Amino acid sequence: MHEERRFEPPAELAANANLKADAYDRAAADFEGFWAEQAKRLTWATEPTETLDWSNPPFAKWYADGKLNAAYNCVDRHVENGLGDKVAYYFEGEPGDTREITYAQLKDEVSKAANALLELNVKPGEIVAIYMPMIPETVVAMLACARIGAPHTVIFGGFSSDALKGRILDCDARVVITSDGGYRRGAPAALKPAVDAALADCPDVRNVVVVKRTGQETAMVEGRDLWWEDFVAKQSTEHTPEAFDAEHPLYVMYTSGSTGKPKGILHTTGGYLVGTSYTQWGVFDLKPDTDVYWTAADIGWVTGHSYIVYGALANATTSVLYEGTPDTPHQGRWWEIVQKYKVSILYCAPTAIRTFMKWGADIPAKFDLSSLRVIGSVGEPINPEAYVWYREHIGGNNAPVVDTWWQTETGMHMISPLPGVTAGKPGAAMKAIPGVSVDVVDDAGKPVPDGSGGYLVITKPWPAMLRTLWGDDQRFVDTYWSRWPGVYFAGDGAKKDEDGDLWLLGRVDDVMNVSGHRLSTTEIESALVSHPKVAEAAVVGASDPTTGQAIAAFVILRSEAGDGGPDVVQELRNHVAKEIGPIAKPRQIMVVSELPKTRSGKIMRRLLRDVAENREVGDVTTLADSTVMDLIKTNLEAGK
Ligand code: 6R9
Repeated sequence: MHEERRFEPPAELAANANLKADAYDRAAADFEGFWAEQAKRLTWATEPTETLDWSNPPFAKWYADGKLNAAYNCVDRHVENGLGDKVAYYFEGEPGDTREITYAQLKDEVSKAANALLELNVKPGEIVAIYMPMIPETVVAMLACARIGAPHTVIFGGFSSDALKGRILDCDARVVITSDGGYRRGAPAALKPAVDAALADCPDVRNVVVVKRTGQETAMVEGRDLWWEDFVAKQSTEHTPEAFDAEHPLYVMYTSGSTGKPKGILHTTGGYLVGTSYTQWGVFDLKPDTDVYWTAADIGWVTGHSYIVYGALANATTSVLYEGTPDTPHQGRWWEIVQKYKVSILYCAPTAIRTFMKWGADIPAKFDLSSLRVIGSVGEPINPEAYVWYREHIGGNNAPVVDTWWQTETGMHMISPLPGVTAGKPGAAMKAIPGVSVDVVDDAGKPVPDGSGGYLVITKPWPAMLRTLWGDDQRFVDTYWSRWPGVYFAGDGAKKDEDGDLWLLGRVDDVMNVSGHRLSTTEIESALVSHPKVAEAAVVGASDPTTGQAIAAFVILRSEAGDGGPDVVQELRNHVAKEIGPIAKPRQIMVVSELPKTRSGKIMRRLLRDVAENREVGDVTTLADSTVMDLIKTNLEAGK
């Protein structure tokens, strides 16, 4: 963390930057005034007269007496302002099919889908589940929900039917929007069968709308399932959006918690749109008239919600939407897309950057990437080597790297350099953006001095903050607001360097971050234990040069399973993939006879991580049985 390299903003970018250094002072001098100013980015049916209501912390209300429609703000008003022919999305399908969707077309499509949902009797406040690949209809479906005041919950297409079922039941969704499948690594991958399997246990779901993407053979349930191409296509393009309260729920997104059950993060309308549009404009220095913007992430991740859909559209951005993987059909696919559409702002995860590093700099070198002027990173700490590589080989040694720290819960960027202001420091997320206040505190909640580490906290409310956990206010309070009075506990470790700049150190709880996906150890342990051969399981995130963290699992087999048979490891890996999704498949599974536990029965994952990372095992004095680690090591040696 003694990083000497500094990268000053390019002079021209600095001179014309949307956010300049004075924004920090303005926000600090008049916090509410600053956020009242940002609310003017939106078109309100009723202008808010109040900014923040923090009278009942931690339950915040932002712009509470304002009314607006999110879809109107993302689409209709741009058409009314003469931008109907402007491209909202350049869609690039994995097999190479392309579509350009203008704001006028988007308005028609969203209106039709809204009318379709109304025909299915979807009411304001009723949640609609969306389980889709990365195609324009996913955005249309989300906006159609927003338009009629029905919050959506988008479930990542990589998740299993069990995950889908759990979420549908938790938020009581009655309508599901899905597709026959999507393209993944050169082949159609089905989605609809997972919906059918999930719905076997969700009797309250009355309808499923199915987009035809791959054309693969798809079973349809009579009376329940409807093809988008018939049912949505026949609807009218006329739909008048109704204004909802600023605090009307916009969506619920499920994310892993440190206990097994996923948390349903609730975002509401006004503050979320203000926060995402402000940050997309400021942190990326977005110039909507000239930039082509690409968030290369899944819509099923909060990054997609905030910066492919809501923030991007509220700013009338032209975005790229890419369906597939970075190496289909070749490892230069992303760079071909950047060149083709002259992408000027790119936003992706360090795990992708590290993969590109592994593939070699000669691949991007074959393409013209000179259009790129700001490049962003999100999802996990970006290590200095990856930062420097990204800047040099993708950003042409010119485009500033913005390393954005934020969470599903925060809804918007919170800590980041500003491309026109900050002298970037490889590996550091630097400091809170204007309007946001964070600190690093010790166990007692006291701010640590420069040069020390501790826990990251957010010390003031912010417009895009989660409002609660769906159906569980108490867990919301307990998880985020109970550790120290009055501050939000993010669950991340952080350090202030000698200059007071922030470095993020990863999760302090038992949540792993695999390729930017958050997975809880408990969730995977539960999946392992659900296999008949497994008695006990402990899962840790071991650092991995490519995926950030990789899943290492230790299992104790049931005695009746004997040694489990020759294929037990493969069998268990597949089982986890089936239960949770391929992303959760452990890199390694080690069969052991004991697990290290404290006296209160908590597994000491720290020690297992030492084993998984081939390190000297650390302090074992708090173990109930301190010989266990020796036993595990002997076990593993014997098994080699
Ligand atoms: C947006 C998103 C949130 C967790 C967060 C932290 C990690 C995200 C980061 C970062 C270091 C960054 N994280 N961005 N760590 N530097 N720039 O990723 O949301 O999926 O909810 O994950 O990801 O640990 O707490 P989400």
